[in-house]
Amino acid sequence: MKRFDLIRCVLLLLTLACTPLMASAAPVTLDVEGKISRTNDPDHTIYRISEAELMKLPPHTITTSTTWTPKSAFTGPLLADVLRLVGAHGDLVELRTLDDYAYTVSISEAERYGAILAYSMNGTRLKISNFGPLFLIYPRDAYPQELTGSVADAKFVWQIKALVLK
Ligand SMILES: Nc1nc2c(c(=O)[nH]1)N[C@H]1C(S)=C(S)[C@@H](COP(=O)(O)O)O[C@H]1N2
Ligand SMILES: [Mo]
Repeated sequence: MKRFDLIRCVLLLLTLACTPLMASAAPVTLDVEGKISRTNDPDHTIYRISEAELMKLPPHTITTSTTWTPKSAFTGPLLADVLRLVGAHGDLVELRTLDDYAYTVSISEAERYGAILAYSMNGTRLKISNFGPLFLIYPRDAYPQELTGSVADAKFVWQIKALVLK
């Protein structure tokens, strides 16, 4: 076999091996750093919330439309409960995403709306290709005036991988 063919063959096998992973629900791990009082890494800088820990928090459901999705039931823990888990003591939280978007929201505002870190929509886990693994959802339909438009849209952050308390 020519060297070129061999490389092509290896690439094809790699693609096939990875496809089921990409198609399945994204495993959820959420790294939290900044102004937190609990850490679980050797350097004591980050608390990595495992999927099991996230699933142990009380699930809350917000039924709402968003700019990108028709009226749906989103389920996940309250952002407030996630922040309590890591002993957060900042006023702001920066949300970092797999597509390298970063947006900072007010914690008191998110808590006032009961915002959730949704891991499922209509009972199905969010895939990375579908706003997963975590999508910050506010009850937009209940507060259409305040939560519609481009300023509000920026707060609906998807593909969340990390939080930074400020
Ligand atoms: N993961 C992720 N979430 C995001 C963004 C992004 O680039 N990545 N953009 C935000 C901003 S600034 C707005 S206005 C809307 C943009 O949505 P659109 O790309 O559909 O216009 O989503 C918000 N959530
Ligand atoms: Mo935006």
